[in-house]
Amino acid sequence: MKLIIAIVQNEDSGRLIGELMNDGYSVTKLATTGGFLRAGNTTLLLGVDEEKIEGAMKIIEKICKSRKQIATSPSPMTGGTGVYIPYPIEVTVGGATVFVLNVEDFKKM
Ligand code: 2BA
Repeated sequence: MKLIIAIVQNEDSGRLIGELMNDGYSVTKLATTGGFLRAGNTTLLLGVDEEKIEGAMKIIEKICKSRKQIATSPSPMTGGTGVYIPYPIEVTVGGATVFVLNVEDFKKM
């Protein structure tokens, strides 16, 4: 068995969970926050048998779209004042960031 950890955008999470569950996957949803944007995102945990990993990946790839977001970053240009001025930068937030881990043991009690 493997554990898929998928970090996705909140906008895609409802549809993604729906499709995964329709295909028989068990899903746990966690409300998470990205360290860079400090904005909410969604982390899904899926415990899956090896042969079902590809199916899950296909669904994640189909649903999760990359989008551009504006973030503020402190400017290195202090102008001699020693003050950092925030300025907007555009980042492309990926469709999904996915980790696949080996599961040593799996029990339901
Ligand atoms: P955030 O950390 O809020 O990052 C949002 C987006 O900002 C990233 O999209 C990336 O395009 C950009 N970004 C992140 N760190 C950056 C930096 N140091 N400089 C410039 N741009 C930067 P994604 O790469 O698609 O990541 C989306 C979310 O997935 C991340 O939200 C984070 O919550 C998670 N994530 C991505 N890679 C990860 C990793 N290696 N480990 C744990 N979580 C990760």
